[in-house]
Amino acid sequence: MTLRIYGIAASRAIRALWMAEELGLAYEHVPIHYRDDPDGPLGKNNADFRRANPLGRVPAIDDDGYTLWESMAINLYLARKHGKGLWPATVEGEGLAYQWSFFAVTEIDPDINTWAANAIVLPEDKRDPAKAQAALEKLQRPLAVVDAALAHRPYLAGGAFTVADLNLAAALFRARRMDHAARPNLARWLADCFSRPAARRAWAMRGE
Ligand SMILES: N[C@@H](CCC(=O)N[C@@H](CS)C(=O)NCC(=O)O)C(=O)O
Repeated sequence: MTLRIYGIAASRAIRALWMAEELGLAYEHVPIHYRDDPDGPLGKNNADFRRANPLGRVPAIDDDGYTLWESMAINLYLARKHGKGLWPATVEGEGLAYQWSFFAVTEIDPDINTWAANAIVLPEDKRDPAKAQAALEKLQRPLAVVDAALAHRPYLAGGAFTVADLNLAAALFRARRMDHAARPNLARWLADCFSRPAARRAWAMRGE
């Protein structure tokens, strides 16, 4: 076994787990919990994990001694290294993979996390509906852009599913609980991405 993926599935580590499943890689999953006892065996002070990510955030990987962190970077690396169709065939396609990956972490992650926490994840008495609403409103602009990008092509970098789709769809996992009546292309693409066998296997790891 050469690839180790750190981070519980119920975290952004799901992104790397989904990628490893798509690529059919043999990997070891080390379910570091980012909130439990930091000094426990699988806590974020685990020495092997800290060597892989001194920042102490999941996911991180150790690929036969080569360590990397940041979920999007990990997936771009794995897709580029192992190919199998997930790495775009053209340099323009590669540019789109970078674009949608940066877009996922800058334009989607912060607001979708705020929305999900206050609309779904937190116990009801801890939710702040005003925060959920404000985040949902901010998401309308980037979500409309994704919908328009998918109006004339099935996937973000062209005709086939690539790391661009995996990275953005993984960030939009919670968006499946939103009303997309005004965004049919986005709804179709989300359903398509999450019906992939590798996506199902990955999300089964967190019971979703
Ligand atoms: N931009 C990073 C974010 C990583 C991140 O914030 N991970 C969370 C779990 S989803 C974490 O490890 N939090 C614990 C901490 O911040 O100490 C990525 O995409 O990998």
